[in-house]
Amino acid sequence: MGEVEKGSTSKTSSRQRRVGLLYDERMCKHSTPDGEHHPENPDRIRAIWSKLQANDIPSRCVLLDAKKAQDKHLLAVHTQRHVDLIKNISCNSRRNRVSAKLNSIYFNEGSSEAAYLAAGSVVEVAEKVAKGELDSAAAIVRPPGHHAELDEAMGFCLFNNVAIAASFLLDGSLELGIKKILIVDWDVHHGNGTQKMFWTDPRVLFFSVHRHEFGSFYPFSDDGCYTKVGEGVGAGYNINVPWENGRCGDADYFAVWDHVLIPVTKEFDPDIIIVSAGFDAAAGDPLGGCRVTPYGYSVMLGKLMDFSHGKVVLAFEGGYNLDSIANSFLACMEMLLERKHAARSLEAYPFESTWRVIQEVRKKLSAYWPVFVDELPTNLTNQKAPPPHLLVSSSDSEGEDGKPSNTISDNVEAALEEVVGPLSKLTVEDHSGGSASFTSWRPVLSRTDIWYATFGSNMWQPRFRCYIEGGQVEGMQKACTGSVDKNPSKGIMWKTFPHRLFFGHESTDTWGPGGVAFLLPESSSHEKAHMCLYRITLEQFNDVLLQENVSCHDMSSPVFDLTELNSAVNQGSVSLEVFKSGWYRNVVYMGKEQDLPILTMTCSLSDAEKFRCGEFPLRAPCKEYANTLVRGLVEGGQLSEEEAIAYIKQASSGEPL
Ligand code: X5A
Ligand code: ZN
Repeated sequence: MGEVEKGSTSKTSSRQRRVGLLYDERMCKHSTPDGEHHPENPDRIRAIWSKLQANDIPSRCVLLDAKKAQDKHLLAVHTQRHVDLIKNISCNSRRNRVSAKLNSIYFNEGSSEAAYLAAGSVVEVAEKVAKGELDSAAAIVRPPGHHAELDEAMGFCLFNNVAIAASFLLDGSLELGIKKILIVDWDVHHGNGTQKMFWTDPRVLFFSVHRHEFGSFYPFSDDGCYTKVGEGVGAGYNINVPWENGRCGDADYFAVWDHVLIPVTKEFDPDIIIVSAGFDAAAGDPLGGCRVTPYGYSVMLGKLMDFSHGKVVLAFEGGYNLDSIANSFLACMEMLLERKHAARSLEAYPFESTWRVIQEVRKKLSAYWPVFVDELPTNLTNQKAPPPHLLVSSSDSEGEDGKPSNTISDNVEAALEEVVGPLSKLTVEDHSGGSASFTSWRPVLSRTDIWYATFGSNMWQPRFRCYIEGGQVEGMQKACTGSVDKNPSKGIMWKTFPHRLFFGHESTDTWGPGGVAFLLPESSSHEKAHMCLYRITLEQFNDVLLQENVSCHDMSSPVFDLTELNSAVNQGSVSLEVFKSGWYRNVVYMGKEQDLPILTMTCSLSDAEKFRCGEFPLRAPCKEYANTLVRGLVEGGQLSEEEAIAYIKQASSGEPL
């Protein structure tokens, strides 16, 4: 077992850890030939370096010089042809034609030098850690490496920096005492190149966790499937954890660490760990679509530092949001230096699909790793599926929406504090030690109340109650089974908002021919929309969103969770991608009431624009629909019947928006 015993941690922390850090501006010379913007650009490593400088990290590290890789080291994992191509590409006048034939690759006059420096630098830091001159180290390198294959550059990668370093440690002429290497690839993309290079090699345990979506995420192949376990004597030494969906975050990664990576690392007992440390699974990354926080990265790294006597090497790979990569890298440096976690962020919960994937991985690998033979306890994985009634159909309803821009700029800080405050108490798991316990999203979201603001037929309270409690009132074509949590709303109030109510679309399932109600997302002072607000939980709001938008969605994960709530509060609105064509897919933040966020839902900004310019015609509601709206306003005590009729008529008038 390579696990450091409890207690020895404090012994090692009594002396300053020697942490290597490598950065060299020459790796910025690789950039697009025409100056065109590209996500993999020189500012990535500059942003990391400035962030570390601003936080006094370099002064606490052993700074290392970048080195160019030696051809013999490159040739251990690449063909002569590929090494020659990259070596000569920067003086090849036809390099644009070469790159055009490759998958996601550009070259310029600085590419060869940067590629040699990136590979050589990872070798350099890995060697120093292997020798024990350093406890651990990080290399801020580019271009990245993990997609580069034996004979091919791809996915922004020229040489496979990590594979070159690993093979150097095992087979380089020096006797470094490294016999087993764990490569942890937490870049959001599958490390296809690295996987192939050690496919039959039992000395290298390659572990990659990545968005996969059954092969529809880059690099678009089934190489990243969990069934790919290696071959020959290397069988069992290749472990893929393929996400089925985006939006994975700390909780999903922690679950995989606790139930796949860490148990197998204990068994494998590596002599050193090299992390293909891409930060494109970080929250905010434009390519990754996941949500790992700096805290998440620091926890994942910290757990690895319990092995290999703390010999851990970080090699930068992908990561395309400058702030996210800088903050994530900083969190990792604090962990290497002081074993300190970054500030703990919002707690979340793993997706149900995460448990499914973990179980599949363990089952597949149990032939090779006895620790996987035991099934995970069902209390961990056995979340009840949502009741089938939630697979309700309707894209009929009417909705609500609006967003006074004045209330947003107002006091975002305070609003966030209120929204986030209670959430930070939603500790789902303790990751300082023990293993993760599973908590579904429902109990988590049931602890946050919001005001759901309605402007359509949901203003009529009996009709809205059907969405929560179940049942069928007149005007509804089929019965609602209600939300999972059938508790009544905890409060009802009416408010007016400076938004325009209008009716659009040809017809609905529920009401037949005629338009359905929307609000223009922008506020305008001369407009006035009457809205009925219901205080419900965020869990119930998810069920209502579903009923208003889709015919079929399994709800194994929420459509609008704490992250979306924060975005809505921050940005004013959030368009829910899961509802590809839902009419009410745009959740709009309308300010606060009694310190709780007010949310409504309306059409997307692009649909609103189409209604505005006439590309989508406005349509008056049918009589039954209009009557239900009037009834809501009258029974709610907001308007007299005459006033209500005039209000709906005005909104139906079809005057140009
Ligand atoms: C290293 C890395 C991503 C390539 C995406 C190409 N590559 N569309 O993150
Ligand atoms: Zn990546």
